[in-house]
Amino acid sequence: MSKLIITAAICGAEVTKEHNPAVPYTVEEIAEESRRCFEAGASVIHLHVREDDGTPTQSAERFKACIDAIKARCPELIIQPSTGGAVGMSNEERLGPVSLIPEMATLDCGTCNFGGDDIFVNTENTIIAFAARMNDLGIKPEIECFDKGMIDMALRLHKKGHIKAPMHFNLVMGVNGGISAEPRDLVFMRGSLPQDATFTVSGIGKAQFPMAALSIIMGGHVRVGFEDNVYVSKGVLAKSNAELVEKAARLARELGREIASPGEAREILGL
Ligand code: KMH
Ligand code: ZN
Repeated sequence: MSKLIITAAICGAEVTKEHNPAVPYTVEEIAEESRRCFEAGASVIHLHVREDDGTPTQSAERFKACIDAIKARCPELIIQPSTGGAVGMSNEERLGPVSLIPEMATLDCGTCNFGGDDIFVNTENTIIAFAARMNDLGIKPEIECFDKGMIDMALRLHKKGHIKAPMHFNLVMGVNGGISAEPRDLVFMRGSLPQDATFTVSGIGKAQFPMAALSIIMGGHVRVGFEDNVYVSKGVLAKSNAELVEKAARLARELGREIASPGEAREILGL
């Protein structure tokens, strides 16, 4: 089994300091949080950025400021900007950070409910357009799948030449509107991936660590962080994303899986 890539999704677009005061907003907070996650074992930062007041933004300038500040502290980290942004943003807005030509970026492969009246919209044409932009710029997509149908969409687009192999997936388990986060769900999702694909697993809320443990055992990789979950254990808010990374790394070691450095993660992901 390969070494384990731990991705830290440090702030997302929806979680706020009201959920957990340690959610980073400013450039300094995002850079320091990334450094702490790196020191705890993360090799990839899944990056959303905010204005200082916490408003989500896909501004290339703000991404550049955050990426520069992260790289000044941890030059080797893999930075994976989001092209999902926040619910309701236009496609052009969402593509903001792609102009910086990061090594990776997310490619959301379907539309789903996102709680309340929110819908996260990704039509087939949107996915094709985002994939084309990433292909042109040599950016490796992390294919975000919130449900089984999104894997099927990615496979169809791969057959039509829009997404290149080997594909790397993020199986997001437990979104309110997506697939649930039972072990049988992850077995089903994983069993639907091509043999040569790599995958990471993001369990939402209380599913974060059960899904992480299962992915570690199944040969997948793991994403943790405030974007998906703000608690380190039942009712206990994590003091930093790094606490969540530390817990994932501890689980991996207990289960006999070594942690990948950013260089090793690049090899595994073919970056
Ligand atoms: N904030 C969600 C609406 C991604 O990063 O690509 C979308 C999201 C997915 O977080
Ligand atoms: Zn995200």
